[in-house]
Amino acid sequence: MEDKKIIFSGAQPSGKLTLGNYIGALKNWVALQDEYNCYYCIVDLHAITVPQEPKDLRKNSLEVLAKYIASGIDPEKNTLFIQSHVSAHTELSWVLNTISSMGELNRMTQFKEKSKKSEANLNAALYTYPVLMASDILLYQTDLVPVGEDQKQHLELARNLAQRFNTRYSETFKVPEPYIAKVGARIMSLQEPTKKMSKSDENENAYIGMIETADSIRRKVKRAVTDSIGIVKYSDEQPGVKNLINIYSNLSGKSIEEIENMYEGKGYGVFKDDTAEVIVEGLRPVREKYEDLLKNKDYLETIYAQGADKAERAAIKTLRKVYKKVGLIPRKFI
Ligand code: AQP
Repeated sequence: MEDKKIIFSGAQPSGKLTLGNYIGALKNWVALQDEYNCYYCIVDLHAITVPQEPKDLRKNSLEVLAKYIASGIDPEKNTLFIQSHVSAHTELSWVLNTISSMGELNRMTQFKEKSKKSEANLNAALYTYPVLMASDILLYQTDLVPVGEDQKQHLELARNLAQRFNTRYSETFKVPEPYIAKVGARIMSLQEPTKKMSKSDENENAYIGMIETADSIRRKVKRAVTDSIGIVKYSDEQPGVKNLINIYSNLSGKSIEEIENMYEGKGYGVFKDDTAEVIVEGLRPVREKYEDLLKNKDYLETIYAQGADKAERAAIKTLRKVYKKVGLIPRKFI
């Protein structure tokens, strides 16, 4: 375990995980678990940067854990834990805030986008979110971070902060690298296919949950926005169709060319019907395992309790080093 490279990643329990989270993140995490020492976190402190209903947040957090495991992420091989259970995340974040400039935080596109959406309750945590994310990553001396396109800028900040701290106070943090997954496209909204599929989209037809009934999946795929060209072709001019082909290909294992050939001369109707079935069947084993897991809350509690212990042991080592280097007197216990 010790000589394996370290991976850190997480998802926010800010809603129900989507097919985008599954294809773009969870499925890839499964593929990494034998080769790497992986920390997969449920980043609840990130989720509260936008208003959450407390009881929903609690429920979603436990459900995210069940979804990780149901996707094939093995709690024996990986460290699965809840971010707020390891207080070193917020503690390191404070120190990293002291070396982060307002200028670099102003440039973060996610902040710009989210602040447009929730101008009414624009809070400081939304602004310093990338610093907390840097702290998540750097605490574990992470080598590799599997990130989507949308998170690249945040990882770049984590790298800059690690280097800055190391230069100012001597070598402390490993400078993490992005891990580019071999498979797993960015899954787009079914309603606005130039936007990514997002679990907090106000329009429920824009996303498919990882756990959703077959009927609802069929209905949403049927309503998915396409175009008037009428040809099943993988092209940037047809973002809706391209997105459905990506989903189809990822979940069926068929290549894009195979799919294009299969639907040559056929309309979108049959292509959409088949895509919906591929999704229903692709998610079926996940849904079945998930339903079993939710019946066993004690098991889930044991997993996140053990995960927090394991994560904390690693995190505290880095935090102690950091506190010492910046000149904080180590606490004495009497
Ligand atoms: N549509 C997507 N396609 C591919 N990958 C995706 N990810 C998210 N959406 C897609 C990847 O999933 C991981 C966890 O993401 P997250 O839940 O932490 O936050 P997010 O990226 O901000 O996802 P959402 O659904 O858009 O959340 P909200 O709506 O709450 O802001 C990440 O690795 C991400 O790349």
